[in-house]
Amino acid sequence: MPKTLLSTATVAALAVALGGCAAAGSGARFDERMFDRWDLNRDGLLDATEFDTGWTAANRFAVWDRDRDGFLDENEWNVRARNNAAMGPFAAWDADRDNRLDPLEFRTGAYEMWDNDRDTRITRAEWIRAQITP
Ligand SMILES: [Ca+2]
Ligand SMILES: [Ca+2]
Ligand SMILES: [Ca+2]
Ligand SMILES: [Ca+2]
Repeated sequence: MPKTLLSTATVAALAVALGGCAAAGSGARFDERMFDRWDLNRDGLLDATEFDTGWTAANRFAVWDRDRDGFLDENEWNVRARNNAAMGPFAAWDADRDNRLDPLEFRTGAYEMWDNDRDTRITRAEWIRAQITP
């Protein structure tokens, strides 16, 4: 089998393993471009500093915080996360148990959730796994 076909088959198998062909379509390619932008030193890993930089630039907290009070309550969380198994339960992110997420809890929760093997670095495979919405 030619090399190109082999790699295509490998990618397709990976997509199936990660949760289905439909979810791994154009959205997955977009997400990988974002990984490349966040990976400032191009070593194929996102360390905590790179993640912080990318996360801050993406400004996700502001998008999620619909009433702009500086916190995410469970309703705001559910709007975005309820149908996304990769996000896990609200309570798992609320480190100080005050029933709201501040920006640091939101950032730390994402980093820990996406760093599947807890080695404090996010690989491309971990990134893809976290980005795919079931
Ligand atoms: Ca890096
Ligand atoms: Ca809010
Ligand atoms: Ca909290
Ligand atoms: Ca990792």
